[in-house]
Amino acid sequence: NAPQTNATPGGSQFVDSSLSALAIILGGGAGTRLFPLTKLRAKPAVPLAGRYRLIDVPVSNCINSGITRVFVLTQFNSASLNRHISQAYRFDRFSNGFVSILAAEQTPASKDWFQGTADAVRRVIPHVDGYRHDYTLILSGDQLYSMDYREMIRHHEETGADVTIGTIPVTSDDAPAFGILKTDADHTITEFHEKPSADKLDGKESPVSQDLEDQGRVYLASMGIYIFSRDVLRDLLESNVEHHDFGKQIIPEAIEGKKVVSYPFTGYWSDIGTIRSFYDANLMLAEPNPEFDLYDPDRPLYTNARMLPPAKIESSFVQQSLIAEGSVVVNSQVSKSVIGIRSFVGHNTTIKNAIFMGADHYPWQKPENRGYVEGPAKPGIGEESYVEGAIIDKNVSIGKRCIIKNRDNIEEAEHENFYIRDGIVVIPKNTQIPDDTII
Ligand code: ADQ
Ligand code: ADP
Repeated sequence: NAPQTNATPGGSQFVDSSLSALAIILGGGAGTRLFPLTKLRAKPAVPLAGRYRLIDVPVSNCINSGITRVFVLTQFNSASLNRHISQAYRFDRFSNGFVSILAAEQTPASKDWFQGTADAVRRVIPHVDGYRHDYTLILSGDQLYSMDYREMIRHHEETGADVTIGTIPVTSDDAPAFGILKTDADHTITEFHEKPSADKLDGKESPVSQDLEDQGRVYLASMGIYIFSRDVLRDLLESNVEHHDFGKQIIPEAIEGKKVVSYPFTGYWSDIGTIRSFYDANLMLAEPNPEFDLYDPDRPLYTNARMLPPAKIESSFVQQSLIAEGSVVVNSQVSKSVIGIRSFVGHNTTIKNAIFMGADHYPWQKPENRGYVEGPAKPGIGEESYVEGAIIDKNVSIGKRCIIKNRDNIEEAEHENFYIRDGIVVIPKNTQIPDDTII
């Protein structure tokens, strides 16, 4: 069963990935780690950097790598994810490209949700199998990075791998959050431990450069990015039907009988599946020289192109911030923040180290809705309010003279109209925060 490959023999620089590979993006289970951003939407639809959504990262990496057949697996199908995918990713009819959402569905054989990552893939194989491919690329939906998967496919072919895992060096502090592995000199993985506890780490694991050693990044972590040769994936999933998770079961089992190889990745990579990491990654993007480059013309981040006017800033002080299109900032101070599409930031307001996701519509066009009157602006932020260290979801109205800054330094809390997660105040979509609220 030799794979029919479109790759140029001898490993030329570019592999023709358009027919040889297709991608399955694991869009998210219950979405608890990003709650309440996932309260009203599937995780892949969570807004990122003011105008994108999480799913745009892996989908753009696929398109930029010539992989245009993409399935997004999600436990929870939401209107915003459907609308986003169907508007953003329309391929022309002469290409065979598509981005297709597969939500957990009941079938005569199964009435359950996806039981885990491998179960999710196992249950969609019937939808995927009809498409020609040699390799199945399995990706996570909650990571920020830019990767040319063709390089990874080439590595898979050159090493004669059955399974290839993208890997990155991490420190001993970070290691317990990841699958940690050891390789031999040819990149073949000899050991894999899913999320080992700190006391199970046994010092330096893999030979690394002096530079990485100086940074303490001596453990090799799985990025949760996998290439499976088509038949190998089917074999592994069919012969272990009780096993539902890649990291916990399928990968350790694959190492027993198959050739599983590490693909060392050297670029920027961050898991953005928790409130803290999501917050940090968004604010990082507003830095002068961020490690993830939104301005790279060769590897653009695609999204739904909206016909919105430019951002308008009136008499304001703006420092190190991203202000998305359709926004209006009037007589305010914005620093180290991300202001999403169609935001209205009213008079004498201060926003610091915060993410404003913006709005789905423009009711603040009417002056009476903008916070000149008592009651919250609709949506947007009213006069003389102060916001620091917060994530404000879409369509939120913040009234006049509010102070949102986690005044009592609380780590975790749940209230009627806000949450605190990892010390960050999160205000859910469509919430109204009345005048003079202090958080
Ligand atoms: P985690 O990210 O903790 O570790 P997991 O929770 O299995 O692994 O999630 C992987 C991806 O699949 C995430 O994008 C998640 O949202 C999605 N997902 C989870 N359950 C799903 C379901 N039922 N249906 C659809 N999608 C689902 C994994 C590996 C580690 C590796 C890290 C790197 O197991 O070995 O180190 O990724 O981040
Ligand atoms: P975006 O990608 O622009 O955030 P979404 O698909 O999430 O788009 O939602 C924006 C859409 O929401 C708008 O195109 C608009 O049709 C719709 N919408 C939601 N609420 C309203 C409202 N109150 N008035 C008008 N349009 C609304």
